[in-house]
Parts: sequence; structure tokens; C-alpha cells
Amino acid sequence: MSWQKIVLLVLAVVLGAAGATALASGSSKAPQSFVTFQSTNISPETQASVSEGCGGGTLEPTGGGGGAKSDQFGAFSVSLATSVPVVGQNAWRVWANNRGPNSASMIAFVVCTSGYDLRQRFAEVNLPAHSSKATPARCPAGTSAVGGGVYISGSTLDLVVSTSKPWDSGDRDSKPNDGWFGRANNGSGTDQVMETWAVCSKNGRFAYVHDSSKLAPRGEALAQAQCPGKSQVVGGGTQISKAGLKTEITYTQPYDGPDGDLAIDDGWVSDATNHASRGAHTLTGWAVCAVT
Ligand SMILES: [Ca+2]
Ligand SMILES: [Ca+2]
Repeated sequence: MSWQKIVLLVLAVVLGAAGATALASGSSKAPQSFVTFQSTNISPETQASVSEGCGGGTLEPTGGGGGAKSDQFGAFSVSLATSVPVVGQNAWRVWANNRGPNSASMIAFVVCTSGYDLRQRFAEVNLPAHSSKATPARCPAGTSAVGGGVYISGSTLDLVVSTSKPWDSGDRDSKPNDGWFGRANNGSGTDQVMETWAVCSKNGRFAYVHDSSKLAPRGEALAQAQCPGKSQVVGGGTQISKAGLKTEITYTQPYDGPDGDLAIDDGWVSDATNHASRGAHTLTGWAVCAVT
């Protein structure tokens, strides 16, 4: 199904869910969430962006994501360039690259919530020409990571996110609840900066689940991390096992599983490519799920 068709289908459901959220908030303080998205085209050989917001009121993003697809030239011609919360706007923005000779489509998802006590944190590092760099962004003490992303300065087509995932500081619980970890590739000849962004919550209980698959040389891989039981996705991310300029995230976003509804709340799907002619990697997709 094309994204355009999904937009029409899901719009009705999202509007319904928003109404339900507004009604429920009067009688209960329990956290509520719904996912909404916006898509657009990317012209050949350009970088483009699209954002999606949570509307007015008290809904805020716990997480977000997105990326690009090319029907004609496949995942190898497109990649994710940035996926971050928009400061002060209760929105999420995604940038994507299209190296192909035809238009591609791109999408931004935002998980909108109420009832959490959220903080945003970021960490910035230099991203020199022809290098791959990474940094975690640590959540404040007493909070749990619920979502996050990576920003890369510049707008050339060889600036690509290769990992954006929940991060464990090495504390006793060994859960990736302490912040967000990002890695970015700069295949260009110009120095840039990258930032990892973490969204952290003071309340709520979260499960961190993952799914892995092999990312073969000159291959594409998909990983789907499904939220357990009745838990709902609030954020998620994607990890590629080793650093290198040849591995790229194509898209990283929430999905709707075969649960009978059309709410995009069942887990997180990750897609990545390996442009190298040798050396296999592991793709790991992560979902952060709110446990009620
Ligand atoms: Ca931990
Ligand atoms: Ca669903």
C-alpha cells in the first residue's frame, strides 16, 4: 500500500484517537498516546524535510522517526539525514536524502502523548569530513529514555544517520533507559556537527525490546521490534553493529501490527542498507513500549 493511501486510512483513525484522548483526559490521568505522520516527495538528487506536529494543547512527542522510500530504485538510493524533536513546537522533523534519478517519498512520524513528564536533552560533537562519529545524550537522573534521534548539520546527500537507539550507561539494570545514542556518517569533504537528542520521562514504566537481522554486503535488512502484550510504542530506534561510512538507515519508524485496529502503536520497524562489497553487519531495531 502506498503512503498516500495509508495517509487517508490513518487520518480518520488518528482524528478518532485524538478525540478519544481528549475525552479520556478528563476522567483519568493515565498517559495517553497516538501516532500521526506527514509525507512528501523528494526530488531527484536532493535532500528534503517534512515535519509533523501534535497540534495545540498538552500533547507532546515522546518519540518520532521516519525516512525515505524509492519505488523504482529501492532503498540504496535513499537514506535518513536527520530525525529530531522540534524544540518548543511539540513536533518531529525528518530530513532524508534521495540520490536517485527519480522522485522518492519520505515520511515523518510523531508519537504524541499526554500524561508524561518529559525532558529533552542533546549532546553535540564535531563530524569531520569523511568520518563517522557517535555520542550519547544522557537523560537526567530519575528519568527514563522514551525516544530520540540524530541531527546532522549541512545539506549534501552524503550526510547520513547510521544509528539512533536507546542507550544504556552501563548501570546495574543493563536496560537502555539512560539516554539516546546516535552515530552519523559524513561522506562529504566539509566538516559538520552532529547532535544526539534524547526525550526522557520522569514517570511511566517502559519495556525496551529489540529485533535483529543480518545486514549482508550490498544488502538491505529489515527489523521489527514488537511491543509485548498490550503495551504501546512511544519511541524507537535503529542500530547498525559497526561504524562505517557504508552503512545507512533508510527509515526508522513506528508501525501498525495485525491487531485489528489502525493505530500505529504496535512496535518499531527499521530498514538499513550496507553499500560495502564485503563485511556483514547486524541491524537491530528497538522499540520503547509504555507498559500500563
Ligand atoms: Ca540502564
Ligand atoms: Ca495497531
